[in-house]
Amino acid sequence: MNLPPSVRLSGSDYPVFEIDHPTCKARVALHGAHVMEWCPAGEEEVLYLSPDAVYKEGKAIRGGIPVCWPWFNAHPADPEQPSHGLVRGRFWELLDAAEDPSGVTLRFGIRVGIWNAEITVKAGEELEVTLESKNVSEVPIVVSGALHTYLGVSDISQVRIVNLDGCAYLDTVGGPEMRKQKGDVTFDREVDRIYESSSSTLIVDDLSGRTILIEKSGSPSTVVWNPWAEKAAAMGDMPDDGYRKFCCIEAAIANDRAVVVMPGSSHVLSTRISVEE
Ligand code: TA6
Repeated sequence: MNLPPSVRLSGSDYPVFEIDHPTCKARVALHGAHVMEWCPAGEEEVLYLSPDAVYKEGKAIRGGIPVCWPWFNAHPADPEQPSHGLVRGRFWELLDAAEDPSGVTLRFGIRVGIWNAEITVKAGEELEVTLESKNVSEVPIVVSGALHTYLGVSDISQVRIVNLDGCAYLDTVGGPEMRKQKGDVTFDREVDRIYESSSSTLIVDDLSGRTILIEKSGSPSTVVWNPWAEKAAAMGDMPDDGYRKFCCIEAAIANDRAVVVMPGSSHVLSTRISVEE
């Protein structure tokens, strides 16, 4: 396929689309249809990508935006199935690539058995990632998942997440236990929470003076995750202090919020990320 002038393909065994457009620079791997980096013009990089990430078929890239699908976390019934679904460790197919003055659009597709999905990445002044679950089978399918976005921060202990105040959440550290958010979310230990929220959130990073807006649709759950020191140290693909540099805010469909997609229908989950002035 001919790529538009602002997109270059690097690597042959592990292809990466390198975007250099007047509105942004970005890198998107064919493996996982995975946005690795996105830097709008005149800004610092917005996503966190682990310097120790592993680029190998079957292994999810640590950082950027892993696509967890068609289920989130453990498979609801079969513990033998991989966590976070079937597609973050596989090569997708590039279906379309285009650009216009507002940015570059890449569309990817994948099919694994009855599971069929498309990812559309629009990289410009904003970054929009859309996951369409398409039911091409004869029976209803049940879908959950997440756009597991790693957002870069100056120091995790200095940031706060705004707009989850009052939301119920499942705290999966220790418990699991249902709780209610009081005020902004801040970090001084491991955080792994599934919020019942379909609203936008903001990361306010006072140290860098930057605020990032995370909008979403088709998502009844917002997952907030930081592994903190002990769990980060146990990960082979992240530096020991890597946890200080990111916070995951995930447009998700989690636990009992899984959606039923009827034959011939689809469900669309999307997230849009922008840097606030
Ligand atoms: O989305 C949060 C979470 O499910 C955490 O429980 C944590 O384990 C994380 O995802 C990362 O999972 P991974 O399989 O990429 O190591």
